[in-house]
Amino acid sequence: AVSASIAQFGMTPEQFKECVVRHLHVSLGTDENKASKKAWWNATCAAVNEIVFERATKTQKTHFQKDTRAVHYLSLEFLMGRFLKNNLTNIGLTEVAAQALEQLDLDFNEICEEEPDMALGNGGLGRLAACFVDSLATLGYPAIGYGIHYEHGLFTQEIKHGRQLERPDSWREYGNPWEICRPESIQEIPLYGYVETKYDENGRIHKEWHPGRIIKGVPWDIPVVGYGAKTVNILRLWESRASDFFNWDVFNAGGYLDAQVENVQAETISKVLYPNDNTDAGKELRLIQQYFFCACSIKDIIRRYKRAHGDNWDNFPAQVVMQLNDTHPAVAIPELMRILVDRAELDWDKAWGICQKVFAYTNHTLLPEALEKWSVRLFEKVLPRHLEIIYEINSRFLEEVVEPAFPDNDEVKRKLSIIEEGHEKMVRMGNLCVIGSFKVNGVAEIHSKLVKSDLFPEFDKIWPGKLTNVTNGVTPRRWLKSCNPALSNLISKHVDEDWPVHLDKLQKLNDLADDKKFQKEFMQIKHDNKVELAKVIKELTNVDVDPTALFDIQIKRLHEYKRQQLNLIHIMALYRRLLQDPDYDMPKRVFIFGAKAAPGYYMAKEIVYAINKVADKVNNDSRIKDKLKVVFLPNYRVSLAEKMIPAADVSEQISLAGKEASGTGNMKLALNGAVTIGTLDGANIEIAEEAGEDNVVIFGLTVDEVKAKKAEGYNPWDYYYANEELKAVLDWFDTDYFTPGKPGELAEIKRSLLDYGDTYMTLADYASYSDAHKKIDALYQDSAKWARMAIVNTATMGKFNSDRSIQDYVNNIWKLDPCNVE
Ligand code: DL6
Repeated sequence: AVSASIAQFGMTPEQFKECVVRHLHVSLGTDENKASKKAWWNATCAAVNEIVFERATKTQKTHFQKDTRAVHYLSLEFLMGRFLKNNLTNIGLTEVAAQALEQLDLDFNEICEEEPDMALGNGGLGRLAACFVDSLATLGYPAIGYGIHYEHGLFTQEIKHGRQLERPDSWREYGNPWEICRPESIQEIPLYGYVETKYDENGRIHKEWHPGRIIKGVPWDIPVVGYGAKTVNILRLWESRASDFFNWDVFNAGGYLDAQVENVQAETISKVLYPNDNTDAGKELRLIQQYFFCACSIKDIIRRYKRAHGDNWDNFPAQVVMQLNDTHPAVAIPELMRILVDRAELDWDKAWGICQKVFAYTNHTLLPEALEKWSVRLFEKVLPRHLEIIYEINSRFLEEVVEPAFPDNDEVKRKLSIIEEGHEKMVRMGNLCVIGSFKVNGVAEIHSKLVKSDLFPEFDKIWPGKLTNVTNGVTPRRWLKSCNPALSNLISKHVDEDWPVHLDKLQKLNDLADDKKFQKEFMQIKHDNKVELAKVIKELTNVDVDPTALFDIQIKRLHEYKRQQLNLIHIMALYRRLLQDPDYDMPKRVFIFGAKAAPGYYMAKEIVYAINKVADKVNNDSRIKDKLKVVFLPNYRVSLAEKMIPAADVSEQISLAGKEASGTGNMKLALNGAVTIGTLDGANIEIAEEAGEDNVVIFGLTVDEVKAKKAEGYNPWDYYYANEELKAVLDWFDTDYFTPGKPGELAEIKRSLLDYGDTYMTLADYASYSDAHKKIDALYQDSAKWARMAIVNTATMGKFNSDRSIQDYVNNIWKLDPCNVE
């Protein structure tokens, strides 16, 4: 079915070329002689959009006519990356477009490089949302993604003298061909103000919120093209603007400049993405962002529902499911209650019954600093009516649900309450999500187990079966077919053509894992990808790396729990071994990092600096004869990941067990034939199960061992004194060896690992990590064995197709039917 539908867009390169040139003339207002590369890119996008927007309109029309149940994916982040190659892949016109551009004397890849990444997310959670919307469209499910149309996405990272500098990201400064503004669907959103209590003639209480401000939400629609392009769903992102009404009021009173200030304040809401990953910002603007996009989205959902169902709310839960991507959209729960109770005048129980059938919540982390809480004071100021509703939800929950389940147990009540008592009262968004949702899922088996046993055990007792698991996945269209065309072509020679939608079919490659010819072809592609990455490395860092060396890659946000510092310490140990014994037996190695640190995260930025300083020293030390290279690639983002992942031999997945909820980079790397060195954490465990223990290298403490060690009193100094090499490496941080003339510039890292207690037990796992790397060295030196491992990794990653994740959500949570779009 997929190839049949791709065939329907059967265009010749000549036709595509004509279309591009036509757009160059009529849409871009230029011609072949003057056009910049950017103009060619824009014209190519316009040509693709002729197909995409047509299909999007058809899809929307079909969903409306068939009155389909749909999932609404509410997410503060969508880390989409670039669209051109992806959309061409999904409509099956990559080759056609490449040939068309060639006929115009243009290089397809160079034109694709013109596209800025749409980086409206921080990391895992935002990229997961992007993979999920791709899979939803591919599987033909009615779905809409809702988020914020940030003017500035995740900051651009520069590295200057080894340190991270942040620059604003202006991804759409000169427009974006993939989006359409929909002024006809603008929403008005209230904020601040006060609540008036009124009584009607029957003595019934009515609450009326008198907002202090109204903000306008302007929707921008971005088509999401499924593979085969039968279904094109929509990602709807809200931009904030000052409400006309308020503007004109001030303006008429003669306050033109004041009106402009209001404009600026209103537009601030969608100005910039908070650059924090796994930390709670706790700022007023962030709460407003959350409410703004939830309120816009719910109004939009209700508007659409009413077109088919009028004011009858009975069918609402049958038509609508809203997935809360983390606690960020939790305020959607009291917002829907407010609309049902205050505006639609449903009684509380009926409204609550609807709410509890509509929301489902995904938890992405157990880190306490990432579990969102808002001060009651702030909540009351920004959303006074919502705070009242939360109190009401809470008191009913404690009385009607907790009391019968845990009679007279104040401790449990304190723990499960949405309101945390203390010197400052807080609203716990996690508890609100669990109470207001019909399902709660973690994102990998072990993580979901820990959500049940450690984070929400009492909730699990109250509502057995509500807490469940959906292991994450990644879209193989972007993360194999499009980013690694050579490997994809090789796969297509041996596996049915539809493997990008039936990734389990890669299993067939297992039969070829020992086939010498296949091994050679597979490893030649890996080598070619490494040659390409070496060029990128040279361009970005001016460091020469040898593509025959082992490429060891760690790409993810910089966070102490992800333990880039463990990788660094081991690199320093290798360097020391080479200095002590120039014949030290190891394959040539290149360690490659890509990571952004949150701008306010001091230790993460120190680690970035330390990696760069160690890299400077190691890369320029002739004594080690290029056996070791270290590079930190600036501005890690989706489009850079697409170049790094196909070139990886080894994938570093080295978080402290119990801390990485799932990981998705681990899946992308293994799918592209990298061997994982990892702890038994998150989805690493399931990757090891799928690939087999012989094809991954596991090290370190298990979750239970971490707990036991913490309980007995973990002391990092024990490891420091017990391991001569570890001690020597840590002591290096006190010297000026890597920072000439500036002794101790890197000392904070040593302090964090010893004086501040080594929260993420880096030292406890060091010896085991070092042994694991020795194992990798030995395996890599046996090229047939290594090729076998790499092939088996690609062959066995079928489970981690995000289509499988989506199908799990559909079967266990959303209960959707696919909708055929003719
Ligand atoms: O579920 C997606 C992804 C997981 O794979 C990672 O393990 C987890 O750390 C990540 N969490 C976040 C939280 N951030 N914010 N903002 O991205 O979710």
